[in-house]
Parts: sequence; structure tokens; C-alpha cells
Amino acid sequence: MGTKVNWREKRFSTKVIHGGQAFDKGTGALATPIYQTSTFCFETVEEGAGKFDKSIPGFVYSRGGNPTNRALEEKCAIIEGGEDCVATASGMGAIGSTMVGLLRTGDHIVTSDTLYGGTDVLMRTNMEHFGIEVSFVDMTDAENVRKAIKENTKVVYLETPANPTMAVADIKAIANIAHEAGDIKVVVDSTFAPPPVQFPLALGADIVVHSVTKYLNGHGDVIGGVVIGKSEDIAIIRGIGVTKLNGTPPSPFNSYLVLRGMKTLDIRVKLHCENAMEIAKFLEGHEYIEKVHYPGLESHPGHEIAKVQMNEMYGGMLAFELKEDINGMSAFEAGKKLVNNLTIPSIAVSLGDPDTLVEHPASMTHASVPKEEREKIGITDGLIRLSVGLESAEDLIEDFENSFKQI
Ligand code: LCS
Repeated sequence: MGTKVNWREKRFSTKVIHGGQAFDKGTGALATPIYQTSTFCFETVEEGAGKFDKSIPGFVYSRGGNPTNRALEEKCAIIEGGEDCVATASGMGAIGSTMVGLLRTGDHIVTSDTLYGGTDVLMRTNMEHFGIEVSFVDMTDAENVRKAIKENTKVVYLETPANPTMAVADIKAIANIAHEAGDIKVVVDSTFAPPPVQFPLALGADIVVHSVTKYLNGHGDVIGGVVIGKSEDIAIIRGIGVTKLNGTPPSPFNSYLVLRGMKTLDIRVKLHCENAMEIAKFLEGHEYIEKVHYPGLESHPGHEIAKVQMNEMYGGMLAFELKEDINGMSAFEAGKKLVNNLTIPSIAVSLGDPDTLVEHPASMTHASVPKEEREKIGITDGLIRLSVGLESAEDLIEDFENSFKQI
């Protein structure tokens, strides 16, 4: 049965259900059990020694490995097309563990000027504490990466689409530039474009990270992360980052929930994309709207790259700005009124949930980015970010129409 099938050879909707999840050998349980245990027992000292030196496969202690977490890791490696994966307690745990695994004092990172606020703080402040140099570039032009690479560059780190401006970077072009320049790892945070929208490893990236909190779990009830790539890189990130320095494995219960959520990843993500496209088009056509940032719109500067790189699906995230001087109000004041009058979306950070979520990056997710930097990259006070959920797109559009009328 399932154990003999190479799920990697199957189509996406099949691998996302079966990958990493053969039925439980001990009991026959179809759903992967929650192995809620800290430690694992050995029949003999010899067996313990063998599991420690890895000559006998198996588990020793749940910080270093756990069967429920392992099922999640195997599933994620299979769906992203990577050799291996390590799961973490959060997306930041995945990013931080990757950085401490791959970098040493004196190394240099080239990263994007537009990142999730937490990652921006990690790059802008925390990396410096370890003596790691960071250059920030506009990654919408891959040539900026070439110009920023130095002799000590070890990592190129980017998000695409970027949180929250939806700026699109060309993964293939950036990976080619980095790999031509030397032994540089290209790390892509693909949280905004989960599979089956975007597959960074197939485009030449070395490592892909996800905040599993978002689309992979997809139900808004877990914080988690994953790092996927070549076995040798994942072994270092697991050993140094996740197991030792950070100590950030997920709880088996959370991995169980993510495995459960991922069974419907394919159909959920496609519906997020369809709904987002409808809402993006509606907003773009509204008289009060100045700009809609959605890679699926022809007006988006990264649309042509996104068409290929995002498999014509474009994701469930968008951002928009209202016009200045609507009924004498600034774009920010009018935007606040619009959001406060919506009845279906919840005002909350996070994304990728079945529920539509709306937030104000300048005062919430990106409040930690210095105002001057924020404005340079387009995180204006008037920018509103929408994580389009799985409700009826018609209901969401009606809700926006009603709310616009109340401005
Ligand atoms: N990467 C991206 C692109 C993110 O958007 C986030 C969180 C993270 C990494 C970190 O993941 P976490 O540790 O939270 O699992 N983004 C958030 C956001 O936009 N609103 O709330 C959290």
C-alpha cells in the first residue's frame, strides 16, 4: 500500500494528501497520531547508542526529532520538491534557525528592502549582534543583487511577493546571479505564495521557508514554520539552528493540526487565489481607489514575472490605497473608515486563514520598520493589506460596496 508509492512522482493534489503520511505502523491508524512524548525508550543500551550515532534509525528526544513532526517534514519536502525539511515552532524560528545555521561572524547577507516586519528587525538589528553584515536592495530589479554581492556574501534572502507591498522578485534571475558569483545560498520566504502557486526550489533557490502559520496550516489556529532544501543544508539548520541554538521544534500537536490542514491545501489555495483576483479587480475599478497591489493585475509592475513564477495563480494577498481627499479626508482617514465599516473581514494581522483579514501595515505588522524606510518602499500610511479568505467573493464585494458608501 501507501508505503511503497513514491509520492514525489504524483501530481500535486495527490502528493499533498499522501506525502509523508503512510498509515501508522504500530496501530494501523490512518490519521498520523500525535506522538506527544518528550523522550523515546530503548530496549538496550546498545540500541540507545545506535540511535544516538544514527546507525539505527529512529527517535531519541523530541527536540531533535519526533514522528508527528517528521511526517510534516516529509510532506513539506515532497510538496516543495526538496530533499529534506525541518519543522519549527514558528516562521521566525524557521528564518532565525536558517540564518544561524548558514552564517558565521564576518559573513554578509544581501536581502530585500521589503520584508515582513519581524524579518526586517532580524536583518536590520539582530544579525549585526552576531557580526553579520546586511545589505538591503530593491529586489524587483535582479541586477541590484549583482551589484550588492561581495566576497563575503553567503546568503541572498528574499520574500516574493513581499509583505505587505506585494513587490515581486524574479527568483530564477536572482538565483542565477547569486550562483554565478559564488557559493551563495538563495533563501526564499514563499509564505505569500504557497504551493501550488510557486515552487522556489524548481526556480533555482537553494532553500525555501514558510510561516506554516499561514496557508500551509490554513485554519488560523497554529504558529509554525518549515525550512526545505538539500539534505546537507537542512542537517546544519536542524542541528545548529533548530535543535541547539534556538531549540525551536514544533509541538507534535501543532504538527498534527498542520498535517490535517494541509490535506486541503490544493483546493484552499486555488480558492484563495480566485477570490483575491475577483476582489482585486473590483477594488481596481472603484472610484475611491488610487492603487491596488496584486500580481494578478496587469497594472502590477511584476505581473509578467508573476505570470510564469506564480503559475498564473497569484496568491490570496493584496494591498490597496484609497485616493487622497475623498470627502475632504486623507487616504488614511478614508481607509480607516472603510475598514471600520466592513462586516465580514476581521481586523487582525496574520494571513492565509479561511476568514478574510484586514490590517494596517504602518501601525501593525510593519510598525517596527523605520518610517523613512517604510515610505521609501511604499508602505505608506494609507496602505491597507487584505488576506482574502474563503468566504463568497460576492459577499465580500457587497461588504466593500456598502462600506465605501459609508465613507
Ligand atoms: N514570513 C512572512 C512572509 C510572514 O508574513 C511572517 C509573519 C513570518 C515570516 C513569520 O512567521 P511566524 O513566526 O509569525 O509564523 N507574518 C505576519 C503578518 O503579516 N501578520 O502577522 C504575522
